[in-house]
Amino acid sequence: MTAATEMPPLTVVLAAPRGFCAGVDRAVQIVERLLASRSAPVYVRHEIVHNRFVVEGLEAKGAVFVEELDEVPDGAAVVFSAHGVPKSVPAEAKRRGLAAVDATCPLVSKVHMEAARRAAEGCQIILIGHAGHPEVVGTMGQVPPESLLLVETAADAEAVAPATPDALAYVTQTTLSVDETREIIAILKRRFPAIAGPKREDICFATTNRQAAVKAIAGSCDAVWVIGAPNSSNSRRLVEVAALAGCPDARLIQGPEEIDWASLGGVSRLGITAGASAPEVLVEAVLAALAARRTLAVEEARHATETLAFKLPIQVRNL
Ligand code: 2E7
Ligand code: F3S
Repeated sequence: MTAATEMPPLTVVLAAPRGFCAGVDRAVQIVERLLASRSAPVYVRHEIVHNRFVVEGLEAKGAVFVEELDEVPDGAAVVFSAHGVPKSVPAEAKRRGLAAVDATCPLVSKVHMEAARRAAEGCQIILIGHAGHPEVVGTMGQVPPESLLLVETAADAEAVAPATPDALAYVTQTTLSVDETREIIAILKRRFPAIAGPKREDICFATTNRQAAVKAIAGSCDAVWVIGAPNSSNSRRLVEVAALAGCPDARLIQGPEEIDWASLGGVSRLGITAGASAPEVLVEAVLAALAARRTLAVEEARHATETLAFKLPIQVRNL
């Protein structure tokens, strides 16, 4: 094997902010606090956040991950994932007498409330988001089905045919591409000038910051690695943003085990970022794997500083 020092040095540019957001921090803390305070298993409905490493870490401490409430035994404690749930889920948990703790990100809850309020006012709601994603399933489940239309693309926005164009509102998934969503909203506003929108963007600060940070480095990097899971919407958007910003090789990796060493051949400047569900230890593990093969010069390119922290739900605050 070639010694690290014989290879040309590799500049690594770490985008900042990257990795865990305030909503993920809160969700993981909720599960950890419950685990520490109970001897019985803690059930979690859906991956608490979309990251295998995080899920396996919590499983090792006693969490049991399920997809639906019917897999949770009567009387057990259950946590709803950070992505949010349809209204029917807490209702069913209550009916079953489960001790439910809601780890839905407060910024998703805000979208839920907005959708419910608009529907109550008699509006039809256009939800901009990706079909089947748990956040979209959760937001759809806040309003009667006939009140909601899902728009995934600019083409959908051109084609959507609401029954009440004069009583119309839109909300969005929180992890979408900022640029693509702006384009979709512009189409909706052109076609339905009376459409109402949220006062503040539904795409969250963490998504916005991570996209801006990777965009700022992508054009000057030969490759960008986004650390995150294939089912992580915000992580996948980071790969797309990096590619659109001019990086010739933007890819998603879950951790050091997925590094394609051959692809690093012609790379002298490598950008690294991480999705909102990817812990910093995975970034460190990727850096350690790189350092074992190449001499590294590591820089950080900070776009913004995040200081927001969300309050924990009352049920776990004093545990
Ligand atoms: C909750 C929400 O778990 P993630 O990868 O989720 P996405 O939605 O990106 O697939 O990331 C954290 C997170 C982001 N948004 C959790 Cl609503
Ligand atoms: Fe919440 Fe945004 Fe994170 S919606 S969970 S702060 S990516």
